[in-house]
Amino acid sequence: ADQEGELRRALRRGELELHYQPRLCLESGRIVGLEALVRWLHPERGLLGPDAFIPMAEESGLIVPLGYWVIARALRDLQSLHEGGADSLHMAINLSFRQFQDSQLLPTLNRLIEERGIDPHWLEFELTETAVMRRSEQVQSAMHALGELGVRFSLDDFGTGFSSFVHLSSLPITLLKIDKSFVAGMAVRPGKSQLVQAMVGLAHNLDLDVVAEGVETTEQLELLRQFGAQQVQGYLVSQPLPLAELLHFMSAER
Ligand code: G
Ligand code: G
Ligand code: MN
Ligand code: NA
Repeated sequence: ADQEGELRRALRRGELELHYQPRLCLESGRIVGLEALVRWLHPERGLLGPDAFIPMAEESGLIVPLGYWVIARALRDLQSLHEGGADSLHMAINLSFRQFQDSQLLPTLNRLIEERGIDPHWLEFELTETAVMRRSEQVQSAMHALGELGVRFSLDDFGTGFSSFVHLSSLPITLLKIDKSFVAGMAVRPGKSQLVQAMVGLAHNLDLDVVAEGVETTEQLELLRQFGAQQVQGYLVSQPLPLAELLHFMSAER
């Protein structure tokens, strides 16, 4: 089938959804942020994860309008969470390289931030190592302009790409997200946990906070705490949840 046309229609018909995965702060024991993760509620194939359509969206350029839909929805939901009393939650949104090449990114973000009355410092954009390492002038200047607004950036899937630390330190990145593939082996193989410990140390030397992804067990959480990671995300805390379920989860938290 023509998947591109199908996704284009899905966007128009409102078949996309965002699920939100909570992030736990290890020091306070509180939920301090959310990561927005897109899903496609396909009329025939059911709920599809991003791996089923994001690569195609990136290749076709559809990631640009899709990405604007994601940002608009995430800001709308963040506004309602803040108004509902969860007023110190951060929102992390994944951004593809292609979205940075679009000249409307800055003006659109500015407009949405204004419309929703959200202080930009509650916003974080997650970029992959591969996107950051392209060293594009456009990406750098957009990052710096957004950084001036107060928006933060994190490096997603850290450890799976090839970051040059010289390059990293020239970008306004404040957070490293350790990829779940590293967390997965931690309590099983000592070598893996030493690797994670070294990654946390490296992040701290670069003055970056650490979020560990894919945390599924209390053993992993305790090791990460010992190593000094600031936040964890993973099934141990919660799966990504639709907004209604997230609200329920957050009210049980308090
Ligand atoms: O939801 P899931 O855990 O399967 O997410 C897999 C990956 O899909 C995420 O790590 C992220 O890189 C990507 N992804 C999820 N939502 C978005 C989105 O809104 N935009 C972009 N560009 N990537 C996303
Ligand atoms: O942005 P990124 O591709 O890293 O998104 C995280 C992905 O990992 C999402 O697809 C999410 O559904 C998934 N995920 C989140 N928590 C866990 C977890 O604890 N274990 C595993 N295996 N996957 C997770
Ligand atoms: Mn991510
Ligand atoms: Na990731």
